[in-house]
Amino acid sequence: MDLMEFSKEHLEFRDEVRDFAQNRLKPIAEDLERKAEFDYDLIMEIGRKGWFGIPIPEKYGGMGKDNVSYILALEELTKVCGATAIMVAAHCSLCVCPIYYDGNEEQKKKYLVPLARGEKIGSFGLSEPNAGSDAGGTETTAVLKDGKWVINGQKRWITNGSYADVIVFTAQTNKELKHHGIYSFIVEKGTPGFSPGNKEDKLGLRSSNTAELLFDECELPPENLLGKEGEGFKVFMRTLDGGRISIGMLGLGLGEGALESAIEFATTHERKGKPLIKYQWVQKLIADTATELEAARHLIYHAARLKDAKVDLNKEGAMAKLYASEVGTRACRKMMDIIGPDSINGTYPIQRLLRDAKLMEIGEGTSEVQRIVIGRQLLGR
Ligand code: COS
Repeated sequence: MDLMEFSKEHLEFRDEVRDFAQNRLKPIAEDLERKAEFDYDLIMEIGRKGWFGIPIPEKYGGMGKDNVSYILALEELTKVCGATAIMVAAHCSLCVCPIYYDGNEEQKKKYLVPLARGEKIGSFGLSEPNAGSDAGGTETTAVLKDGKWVINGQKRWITNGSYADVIVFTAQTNKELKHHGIYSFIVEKGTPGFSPGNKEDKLGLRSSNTAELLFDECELPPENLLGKEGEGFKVFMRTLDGGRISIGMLGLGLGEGALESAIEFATTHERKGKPLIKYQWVQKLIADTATELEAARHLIYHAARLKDAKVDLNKEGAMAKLYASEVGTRACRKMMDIIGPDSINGTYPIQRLLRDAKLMEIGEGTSEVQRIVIGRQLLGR
């Protein structure tokens, strides 16, 4: 019995997304993976449903729902296609949210409304070749010249990078000030001096797009500054606190997909004339995995409720992401043991889910980064 306090509205919305995920996404998920190409039309179809701006107020183009609804939607999408879910998560948690929370009214009208309505794709440029876990080591520079910010540098590992219309990103204005010199900006596709670079050929989430962003004497007007001067690092760290809930959910959803696959396999296959589900080792693997997934689910929905309550969730977001991403990978590995050879030849989606799940332990802060964040909250610096 689920007493997690989902309202009727939550459950109706979850069922709407589940219907799309099971009937529209599931039949094409393997094909998307094999082609390893971003399906622009499919993504824009999701955008038109309003799911790019689920937790954003209607006056800014969103659905006006809460973060719990947003996470419920990601759960349904992820169970069948992690690559599609990561696109929605990066767009909403990492681009839509910082503009909503830190943008001014003009920026909300200009960028947030079309992003939340699903007319434009968004992206988040933090990572660089020499600044991944050490986000404060940003080497992209922003220099104020004749009233314009001139940006030079390179971002790497950027989800939606090749397709994004609107990108929020960080740049260092004065290295001596360390993270206080980092400002955050908004750049639009087509701005002279800005272009997407190479696309990554990834282990998992293969039909999602991950690319470099290149800045070469790119000029931005002062109104493209996001948040206050010197606050860019904090804008991005706060954004990641929320984003980590969605990445945790992706890890969990992939693990749930693996569990569903293994249960289906075990109920329809026999060994030595005995149904697989009658074997104790199978029951134990399924029981342990389901228990870990349930624990992860509680951490994630707790963090989403904290976000709805607008309270600090630095520690809880990191805990949810750390635990759920590791549980997700573990669930896929254990469920492969039940399915056996059919788990590695593509008959069942589980090898795709495993490859996707591993990425959740790395993106938006590795497991070690989450442990640093949690440790600092509990023990001080
Ligand atoms: N919310 C708001 N402010 C925050 C914050 C948060 N979650 N985390 C840190 N800050 C503030 C601190 O309060 C501090 O401000 P003051 O100097 O005014 O006191 C400032 O930011 C610097 O904080 P800190 O010294 O902790 O920064 P570090 O360089 O030590 O950062 C970690 C440490 C590892 C936590 C950070 O670099 C990080 O999260 N790295 C991972 C980034 C990541 O997830 N990358 C993946 C790619 S993005 S898809």
